[in-house]
Amino acid sequence: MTDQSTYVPPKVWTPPAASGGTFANINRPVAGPTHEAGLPVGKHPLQLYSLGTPNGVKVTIMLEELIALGYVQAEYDAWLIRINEGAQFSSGFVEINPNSKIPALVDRSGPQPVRVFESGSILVYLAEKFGAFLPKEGVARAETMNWLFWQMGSAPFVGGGFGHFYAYAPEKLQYPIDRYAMETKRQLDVLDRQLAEHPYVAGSDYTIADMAIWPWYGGMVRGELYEAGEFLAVHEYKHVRRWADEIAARPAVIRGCKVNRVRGKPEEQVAERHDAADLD
Ligand SMILES: N[C@@H](CCC(=O)N[C@@H](CS)C(=O)NCC(=O)O)C(=O)O
Repeated sequence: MTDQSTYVPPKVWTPPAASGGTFANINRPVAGPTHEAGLPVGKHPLQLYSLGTPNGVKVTIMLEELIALGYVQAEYDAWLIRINEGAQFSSGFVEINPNSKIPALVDRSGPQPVRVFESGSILVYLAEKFGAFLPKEGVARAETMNWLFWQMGSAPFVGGGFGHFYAYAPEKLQYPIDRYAMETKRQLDVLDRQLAEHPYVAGSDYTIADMAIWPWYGGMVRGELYEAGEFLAVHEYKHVRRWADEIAARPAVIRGCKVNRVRGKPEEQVAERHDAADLD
């Protein structure tokens, strides 16, 4: 250990005036809206409110895959929610996701709007609505759900743990970086062993489990997250890399990754999507 903490927790925690670090300005210890503002509604039955982060692109990949399969009812409006400006705390957004996190979806195709939040819940909702990318029964369905929930439970150790302390925290602290690098590498090894034996994460077919896992773990092995490829020696996970590269080449994945993206190369950014042509 190279860092020695001198922090002694008080009896009762109070929020710091400024904790520093990326995203510190949007952290609050309470839920609920900070301001009144409604959400825009476009012409399609599916309205997505999101941002092109790993959690956000899970859903745009799924929608673009559905459209590529010919499901015209999966056409959608994707509105940009700038989380660094606090748009997730508007009254309109909190109504559709009380947890104030992107992505959130509203399905307006029925008699009353259905709100869907949590990316895993959105993937299952869409898979069941259109009957695609989620096997209907048996081992294949159980495996898809196993790996989907594995992602939902595991990725916070990568994003909120490793990524936060390695890339975003105001100072580099060895203890949390060691702890979360250990866990991130363990998770990559879990995936590598699975993908050594199967073409896709849940078995022989491409499913919502791949769509959920790829933006995080595919991004890690392709060196796109936190610039941590060398640090984590991601070249060790060659089966994850094989799978990640195959998925990255899918046309619907390429399209989905552009939606609500506001960083990177200008030609890969489509801040809002209201028509298929917006991505052409
Ligand atoms: N478990 C959630 C996580 C969503 C999440 O953490 N979203 C982040 C962006 S990737 C967010 O909206 N952060 C805003 C905030 O923390 O205020 C999901 O999978 O939908």
